[in-house]
Amino acid sequence: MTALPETPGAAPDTSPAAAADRSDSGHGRRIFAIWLVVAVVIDVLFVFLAGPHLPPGAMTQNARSQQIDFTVITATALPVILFVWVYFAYALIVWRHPKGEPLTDGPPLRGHFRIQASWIAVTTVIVMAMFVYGTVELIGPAGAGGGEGPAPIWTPASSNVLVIQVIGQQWRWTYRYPSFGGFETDQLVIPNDTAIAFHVTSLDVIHSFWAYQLGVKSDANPGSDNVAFTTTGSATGTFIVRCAELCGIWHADMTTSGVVLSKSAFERWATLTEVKQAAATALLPKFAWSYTPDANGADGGYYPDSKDPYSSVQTYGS
Ligand SMILES: [Cu+2]
Repeated sequence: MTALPETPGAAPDTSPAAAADRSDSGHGRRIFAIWLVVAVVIDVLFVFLAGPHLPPGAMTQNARSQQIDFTVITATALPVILFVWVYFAYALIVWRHPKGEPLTDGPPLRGHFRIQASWIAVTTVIVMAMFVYGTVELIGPAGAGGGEGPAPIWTPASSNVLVIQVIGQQWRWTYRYPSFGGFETDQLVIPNDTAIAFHVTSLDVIHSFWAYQLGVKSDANPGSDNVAFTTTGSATGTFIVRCAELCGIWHADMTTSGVVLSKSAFERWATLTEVKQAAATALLPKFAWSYTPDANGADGGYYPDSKDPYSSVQTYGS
């Protein structure tokens, strides 16, 4: 039996029912306990079952580094969304209106400063931590980023770096191998267990060289030499190459594949191609870090006048 408040409406309702409505701590503790179990189980399953299969795979050092970063960031974010889902599920089950009972208004909604402040503080700390972690990983040596840029922020530790030039043009990729006479081919072949420096440029508009499984993505801009490093692992196999910058009507068709071979198979392929391509290489301009595109047969063009080694389909502006 509770006494009536002296001034109705001003004093708080101290009835046992109202007190039970207000004491959320039992629910809070239960929700927290359920969430903790669900979050730990799902996080562990995610890291060990899904982690090794996350894109872009582990074909190169920086692809593997990106895979680890995706795993860490997702494992950090998962408990947050799981908390929201657990809360919704708990509310739907526990606070469901019992069937058959007359509809009554629930207790009034109240703010809770500590819960609101903790939610904002905790999620802010998590987001900022992911931001710092992601940035450090992106710019760190041999990290998720390839040190990309005309002036790379880091260079591979290996003193033996294979240079491959990537040339984008509407709408295909070609590659030049300066350490093998500078031949040009539309096949991207690279050796395993090797540090590689992709020097990416363009002959016309802006493209973006995206070798998916290598974890390499680098802008291909005319007149610019953009460098991206990667170090292949022991695995051999194919990878996808796409253009990741809208570069005209056949942009979507600028897709091809490359292959990682064993070092000896690569050496055989490169030396053989150097010989086979010798006649075509003689027609090419000297190897350079970027080229002046030949739009109208002007001097200094990528191909000498009337000596385009490709079909007329790929000649433009003439
Ligand atoms: Cu393109």
